[in-house]
Amino acid sequence: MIELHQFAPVDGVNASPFCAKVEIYLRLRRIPYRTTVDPPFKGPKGKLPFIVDGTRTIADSGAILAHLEASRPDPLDAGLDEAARATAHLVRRTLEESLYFAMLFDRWGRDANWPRVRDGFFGMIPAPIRPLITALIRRKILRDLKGQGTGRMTQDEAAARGVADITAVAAVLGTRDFLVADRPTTIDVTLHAFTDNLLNGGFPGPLRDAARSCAGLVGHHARISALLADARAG
Ligand SMILES: N[C@@H](CCC(=O)N[C@@H](CS)C(=O)NCC(=O)O)C(=O)O
Repeated sequence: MIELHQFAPVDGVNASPFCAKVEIYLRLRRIPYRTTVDPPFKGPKGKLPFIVDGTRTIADSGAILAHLEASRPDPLDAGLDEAARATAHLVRRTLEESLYFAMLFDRWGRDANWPRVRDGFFGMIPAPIRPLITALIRRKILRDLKGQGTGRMTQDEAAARGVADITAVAAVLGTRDFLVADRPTTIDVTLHAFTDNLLNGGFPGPLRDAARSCAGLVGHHARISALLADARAG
């Protein structure tokens, strides 16, 4: 059985879009798995998620999905043509390499959202030492965000970029049910991981407002959620 190493859920939401992506994939494909809650430093690349599949340990959500697509029958992306794969690639990069950092900065850098991160994500740390530990983690994340670039913006500038990403992905989806095929493929899994966090992550603000205002994205989220519920029931 696959062992998925990730963070604990926060109010029923997998708060890491990268961990959520792997878990959604496993659930949608009905691949048996169990989860282990670990800190990122336990992972081979110092980040979560990673999986253990038999003798193999694989880090990075993209590498994990590629491994599962290649090692299990009926991969989700089978039969996609070059144009569909290219569109999926561009959408994935927009979500993971751009929108992700706007979301991270919104959560960790916006003072109004900080108590939810501190007490929601780190509720397992005993209250007396939680402020100290989480302040250190916050400092590291904000330093990383400065290095990446988003952390050098104002909150409004970063949010505007995130809103533009959300709007662009919604435009690519248009009125279709799924992004690049008439059935869910891996890019729909990735999109759901992000929209679940935007819509249900509990962080009010421009990013959530933008996602809520895109009827196509809300419909897509509901569609994948229904498939996941079916998979769970079946
Ligand atoms: N490219 C990686 C990104 C994983 C990633 O950034 N994980 C974050 C959580 S969302 C993490 O572990 N951060 C801990 C840290 O940076 O110290 C993937 O797709 O898995």
